[in-house]
Amino acid sequence: MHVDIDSFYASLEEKRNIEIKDKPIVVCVYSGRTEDSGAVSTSNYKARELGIKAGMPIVIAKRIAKGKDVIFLPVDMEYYREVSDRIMEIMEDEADIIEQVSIDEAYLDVTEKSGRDWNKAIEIANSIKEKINSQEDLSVSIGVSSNKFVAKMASDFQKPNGLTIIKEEDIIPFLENFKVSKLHGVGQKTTKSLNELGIETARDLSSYDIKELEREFGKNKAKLLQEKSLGIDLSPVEPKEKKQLSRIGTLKEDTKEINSIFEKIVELSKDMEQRLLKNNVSFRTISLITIDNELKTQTKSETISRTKDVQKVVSISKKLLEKFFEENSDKKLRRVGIRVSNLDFSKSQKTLDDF
Ligand code: DGT
Ligand code: CA
Repeated sequence: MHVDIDSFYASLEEKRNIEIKDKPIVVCVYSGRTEDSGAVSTSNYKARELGIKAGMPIVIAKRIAKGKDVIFLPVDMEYYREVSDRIMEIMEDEADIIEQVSIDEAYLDVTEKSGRDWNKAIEIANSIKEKINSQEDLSVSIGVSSNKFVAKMASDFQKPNGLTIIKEEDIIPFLENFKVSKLHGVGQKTTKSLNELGIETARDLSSYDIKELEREFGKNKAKLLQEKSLGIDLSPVEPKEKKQLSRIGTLKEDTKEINSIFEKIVELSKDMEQRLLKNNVSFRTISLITIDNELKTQTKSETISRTKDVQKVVSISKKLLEKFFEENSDKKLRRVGIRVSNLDFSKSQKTLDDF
């Protein structure tokens, strides 16, 4: 299964500010050099209809948006990561193995959970959609097939909120009319070379003489390309080690009272401790995440010698919190979080899934 959240950052921005819900939204990475230098990170479907797309310079996007009510916002990675972590946990519960490939995409192996039954696999996919929708108010697109490559092609096929099932016997008819540029993993340069050979579609590619392809691309790549055109992919779903573990919570009210914020940190650290113990994991870097009443996120970190002691998280977070208020004495906090990173799982490979 390949699961991909629909217009992820833009959807999250819509959810936390209903006033902008029905408008075109553009989420940007501002480089800071001039007011509008930087690039569009993503846009919602309304903004895409105007032609504003990921990767586009902000200046161009603003030119397109001129005279229209288009909302431009900066990225808020902490917030997106927090939601992403929760969604990955939802998927972990439904899969034998999960391979997270980006902040909003994962491959799930459900061979055992489905008992190799397609109907059961569809049930699992629907259950994932339903949970992400009810718990996070987000829609996802899912592709289900017998390998990763076709599952990825299938999840892209009907967006947003799609569910596309491609059984083995349907793989060739599903793929054959795709332009080669649309095959996952085939980039612009390869597309150009293929087009120069007269190869436009997956069908053309699948029937092209392999020796000729090898002359152009070398043995390995020629084989890979032809396999893609036929929907062959033997790569397994591989779990990735977690790089960090965090807990974030909302304060009872917006506050600058260090003691009540610290109480929350202690509460979060208890939850974190259980995970750390269960997985026998050590860490080196401790971070404090602060989200103020204007929803601005800041992260402060400190790296120490390797430890498993959660008390270190508590004491260093307190220090970082004091430092935060020294620098931001006028601010109140709405949410606070703690994070450990630089993890080492040396003796606990199997239980990683519990994160
Ligand atoms: P989708 O999946 O087509 O409905 O739309 P998105 O927005 O979820 O796009 P996707 O899955 O390709 O990427 C996930 C997030 O990654 C997206 O919300 C923002 C970020 N992202 C995607 N493309 C770019 C890019 O070119 N630059 C930057 N900075 N961020 C990007
Ligand atoms: Ca996405």
